[in-house]
Amino acid sequence: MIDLDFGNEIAWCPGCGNFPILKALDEALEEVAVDRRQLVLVSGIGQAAKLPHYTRANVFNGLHGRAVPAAFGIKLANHELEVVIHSGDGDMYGEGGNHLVHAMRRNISVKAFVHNNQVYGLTKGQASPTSDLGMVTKLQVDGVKARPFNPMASAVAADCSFVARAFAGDREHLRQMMAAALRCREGFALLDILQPCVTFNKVNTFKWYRERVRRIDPGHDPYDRAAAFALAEEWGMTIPIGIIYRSQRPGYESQLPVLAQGPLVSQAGPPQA
Ligand SMILES: Cc1ncc(C[n+]2csc(CCOP(=O)(O)OP(=O)(O)O)c2C)c(N)n1
Ligand code: SF4
Repeated sequence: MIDLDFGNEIAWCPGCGNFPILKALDEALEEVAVDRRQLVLVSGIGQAAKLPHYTRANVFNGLHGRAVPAAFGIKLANHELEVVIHSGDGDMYGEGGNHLVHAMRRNISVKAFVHNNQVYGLTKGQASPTSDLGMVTKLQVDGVKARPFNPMASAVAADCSFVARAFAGDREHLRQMMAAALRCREGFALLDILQPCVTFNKVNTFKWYRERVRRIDPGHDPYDRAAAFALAEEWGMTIPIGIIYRSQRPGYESQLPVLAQGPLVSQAGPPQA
């Protein structure tokens, strides 16, 4: 058993979808036997981005939208570390969207677990890049006019190594998806986690998701790109959860000859003048 209560007061609302995500992460880390001394949790700003404060690991909590470049820097400095991002849909798909696109394109061997509550929770419920069309908020009083960003289709298009979706209300499945991502040794792993915000999103509730999510048919071949695109496009009365896509592309850092001699942190630097 992992001790989750080590003194930090948890600042999430009672019933928030972040709680089962935190629990599932601890279970998945235990299942895959990740050495926490070798684990770095990286986040930006937001409610989801507070998660690293509530568990035992090395932590880098950076600026809003800047989790990906920080994670990339950590991985390049010491590619023997397990680097896992935990941040929200606003942080990762909005503010940090440009960084995400290039991390997927480069296929950096970092995991990104995105808590997707379809709003900006910390700043009180404005629409985020994944808010559905027509969603009314205190800021978008006439409803959202922009088509939502589709993280799964974008990740398939970028041919990154691991693309999956899970739901905070199905913790057993979420743990399985986290464990599968953690076992992915090469390349970028994007796990989009549907995470109800019980305070500011009264539309996409636990009930709303439960009525729609369905586990992907075990017969789905994640290496079939066309089939993966079709699943990634599904969002409506059914929302598929599970592994949508996998590729066997090498991770970015495995192509850097300098890293073949060992992690940069343990290599001697250039001679001093
Ligand atoms: C450069 C910058 N712009 C805006 C903000 C304000 N801000 C803080 S958190 C946040 C949104 C967080 O939303 P999300 O990533 O979806 O996380 P959640 O709180 O929903 O978990 C915003 C806009 C900021 N801190 N820095
Ligand atoms: S505002 Fe929403 S996302 Fe933030 S802690 Fe409360 S329920 Fe969770």
